[in-house]
Amino acid sequence: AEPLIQIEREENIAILRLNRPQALNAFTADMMVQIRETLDALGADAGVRAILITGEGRAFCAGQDLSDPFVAPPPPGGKPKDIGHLIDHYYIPMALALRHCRVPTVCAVNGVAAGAGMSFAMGCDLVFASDAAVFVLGFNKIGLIPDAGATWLLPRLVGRAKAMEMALLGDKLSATDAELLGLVARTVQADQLFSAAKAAALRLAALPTKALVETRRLFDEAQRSDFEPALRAESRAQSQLGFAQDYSEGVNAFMQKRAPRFQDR
Ligand code: T3D
Repeated sequence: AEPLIQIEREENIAILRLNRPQALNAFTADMMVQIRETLDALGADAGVRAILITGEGRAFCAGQDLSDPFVAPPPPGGKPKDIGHLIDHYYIPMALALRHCRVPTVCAVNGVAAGAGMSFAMGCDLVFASDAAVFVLGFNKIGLIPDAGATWLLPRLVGRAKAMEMALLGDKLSATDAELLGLVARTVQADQLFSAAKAAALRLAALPTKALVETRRLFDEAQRSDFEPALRAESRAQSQLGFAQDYSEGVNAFMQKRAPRFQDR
């Protein structure tokens, strides 16, 4: 059988490809376990300094595989499935592995991103979308709430009005509109998406990993704090980073007019 995800290594980045193109890369439970384990393993691998995530085929990810026996509705009179179990044991660990990944993540949204597939894309650090990509939550059509982090991520990215429109009416959003709303960092012509996202991942790989990951953590933490606690959190992080090797290396390289070689993790 084809692997559910594919991993390639190129220089010091890893490329994680969702690989169920016949089902628009919809998530199965096994696939989510593999994604989580892979993100953890790549994050712990000193040779990997950024991860590029994309989808094989015409879609990025259609969200939960609705034909998976795990979630498929029971026959008449059968016992309903506990979706909470699926979320607790598969979606949440995967979303946390992504958000807490020890290296920066870049998402190349190559086609439709639906349901939890959209949540997964939004959870990445840098999101580039093909101009042919489409974003749709879709949960409203199957009687569920947006999950896999969407209730937290979407209003923060696009504001409440647009988040409510997308969640309640469930219309498809074009990549161009997604960029205007701030849902993605940049829209790229379809045939240039992969090379643009890869170039960004390689740039991140050359930067001080620890500071980049701390930036993500502080941005998230600041969402739920006041101004002064955010200032203090910056100070604590900066103090730690100031003792780290990458800071000396960055400053020395600047003064010596040479390229820095960052190593901290
Ligand atoms: O229990 C739970 O569900 C809890 C978990 C929640 C997390 C979630 O993600 S819930 C949301 C699940 N996702 C959706 O509701 C999206 C369903 N898919 C669509 O709305 C559309 O397929 C798309 C908008 C994504 C793409 O539309 P389009 O017209 O480009 O493609 P299509 O023709 O609809 O789909 C192509 C094939 O992929 C088709 O199979 P076929 O007919 O060629 O054999 C279709 O059934 C299959 N496919 C698409 N999405 C899914 C899927 N198969 C299984 N699961 C899917 N989510």
